[in-house]
Amino acid sequence: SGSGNILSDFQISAVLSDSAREKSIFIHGKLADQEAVVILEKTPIREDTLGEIFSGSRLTLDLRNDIYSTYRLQAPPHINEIKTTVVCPATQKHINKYQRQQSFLLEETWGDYQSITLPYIEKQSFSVQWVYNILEKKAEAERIVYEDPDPEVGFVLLPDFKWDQKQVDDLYLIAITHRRGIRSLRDLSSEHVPLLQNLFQKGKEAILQRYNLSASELRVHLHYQPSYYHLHVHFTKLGYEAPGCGVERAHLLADVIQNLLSDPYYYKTRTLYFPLRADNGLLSKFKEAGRL
Ligand code: M7G
Repeated sequence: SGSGNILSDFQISAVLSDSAREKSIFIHGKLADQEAVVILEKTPIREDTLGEIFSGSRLTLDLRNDIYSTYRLQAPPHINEIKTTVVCPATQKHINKYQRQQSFLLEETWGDYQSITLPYIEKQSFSVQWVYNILEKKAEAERIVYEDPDPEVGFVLLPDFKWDQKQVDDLYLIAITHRRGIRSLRDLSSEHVPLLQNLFQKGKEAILQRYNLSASELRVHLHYQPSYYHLHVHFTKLGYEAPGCGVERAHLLADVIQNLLSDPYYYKTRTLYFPLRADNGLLSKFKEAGRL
């Protein structure tokens, strides 16, 4: 099947979602008899390729009217690449994750967390094996941007797989704590402030060094609910609206630290709000409990 192209045998079963604005499409199908999700995504146009685009392309006129003209430009193949992500074998949960769905905002008290959310995530959440592979250098070791190996306050900072690292406009890194067992925001107390401050400070320094982006150009945040229940922090370029990073899920790390400093048990007393998609199992649990 053609020069190592595993996708030439991809059997499409359904388009899960697509977006003209994000120029992406999420497809469910089969790869060598295994369930798979394939994500195709056009990447931003890089300033440093403009020279090649203007000089090395074929240009076909579509229309001309007064001072306006439109063309189709055939860029050189190496500029015209499509970023592709493959999840294989994909579980039903992966397929649901990428399926377009209506969302509902939930209101979770600490009591709801203990009686509904925690039991659910303890048996239902996505495997974090990929996280352990990163921490143990079994995967993506060459992509690590910065590491503090300390077992208590240390972390690994590396490009999120949403980012192809071709331009900083859509910069997206994740910092994963070496410490295991911190599932989410709900597990945090003032005990974790040194870890969070260390990760915040050193993460920002590493990004300044490597990408020349200052703290004022970054959105540093956690998601609640996350998809993966091992503590991690998102570092994205301010102004880049990464898919799946809506305001309702994002908690700025700076706020999280302040909240824990003013109340050690802030995240064990507050009601937290988050959106869940219609097919999410946790949403059904909230419904069953009469909380939606
Ligand atoms: P999240 O808030 O738990 O879930 O963030 P979300 O995906 O619903 O936002 C997890 C982050 O880890 C996301 O930004 C993912 O793109 C990223 N991610 C997930 N996986 C499986 C990998 C991986 O294998 N490698 C890397 N580098 N990033 C990943």
